[in-house]
Amino acid sequence: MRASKGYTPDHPAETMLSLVGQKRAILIMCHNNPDPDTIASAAALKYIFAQTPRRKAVVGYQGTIGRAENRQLVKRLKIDMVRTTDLDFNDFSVIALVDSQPHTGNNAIPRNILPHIVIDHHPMRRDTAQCAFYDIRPRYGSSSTILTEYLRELDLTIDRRLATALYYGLKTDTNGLSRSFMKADLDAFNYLFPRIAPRTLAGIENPSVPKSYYLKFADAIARSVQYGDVMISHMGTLNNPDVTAEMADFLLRMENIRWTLCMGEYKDFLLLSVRTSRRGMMAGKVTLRVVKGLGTGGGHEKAAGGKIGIEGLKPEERAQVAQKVTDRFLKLLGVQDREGRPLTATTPAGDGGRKA
Ligand SMILES: [Mn+2]
Repeated sequence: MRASKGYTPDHPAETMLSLVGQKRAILIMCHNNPDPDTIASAAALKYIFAQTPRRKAVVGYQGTIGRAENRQLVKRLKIDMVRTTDLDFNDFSVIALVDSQPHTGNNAIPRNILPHIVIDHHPMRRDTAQCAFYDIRPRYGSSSTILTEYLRELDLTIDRRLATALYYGLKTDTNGLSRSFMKADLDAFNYLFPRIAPRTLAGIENPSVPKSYYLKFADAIARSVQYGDVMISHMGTLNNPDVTAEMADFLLRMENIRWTLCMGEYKDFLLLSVRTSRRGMMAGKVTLRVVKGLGTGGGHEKAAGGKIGIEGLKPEERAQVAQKVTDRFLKLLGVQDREGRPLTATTPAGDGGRKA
């Protein structure tokens, strides 16, 4: 076993269940500002634990369920989620963490508590090896894929709600199979698809959004600056922590753009989302180096995120932090000498592939 490569035990679902034994009070933690993959994985794990009578499993999260799609997911599929502010970690005999790992800055488990169970598809972190059970598969496109395998290993029926949640978690984490995925993800996709509730899924994927959603997009486009094949947008103050990820995906579809960085201030943090269409586990590594000494971050081959605490900083100091992030990002990608060109500039179009 090499730590950075991840690790999967034999018969993982059985192994996990034998570790839990007859323990009854289980907390399943999502990552902060939960996305569909962490929500669906937690719901699947809860369903697995619920097979034992009189056992109580609770799904916990911290932050905001921001995107309209994610709120629909929780509502339409009736997934019960509890804010960590309403929970006492000491009330639980087992703590499980899904789609995140200990000490990543991306979940609400206190630093002095190590979860017993960790199931994730981000690169393996050193502290994860201290946990009683861990199943880390960095090459997988989603944690929902891992949980689908657990359900199949245990031969449990997946009802329409859970199938729809897992399908949506897998679909969004792989950006509709346009980001990193492997055969296991395709297998899960094919297994889940005939079991989903199509109309419910359509309702989740096409929610009504307020006018402010479009205005934020317009503003983010107006603030976007292109440096060669890199597009950066500082979106200012955010009222939803997920919008940087959404914008980073949106801008990455532009011709000649290979990297995007979107950031914005949400509460006491500068949030970052990084995307690339290039292969080779780079987005996570680049993001780690961008936030080094400033905050926390990490991620996958093609998608990553980070956050930097900016509490108490004056506006000009916040601007300096954002500038530092921008400078580091451009330098890491070797385009620091490119002159920034606003996306909305109307003079003859620059070409990402050639010298400006
Ligand atoms: Mn995930």
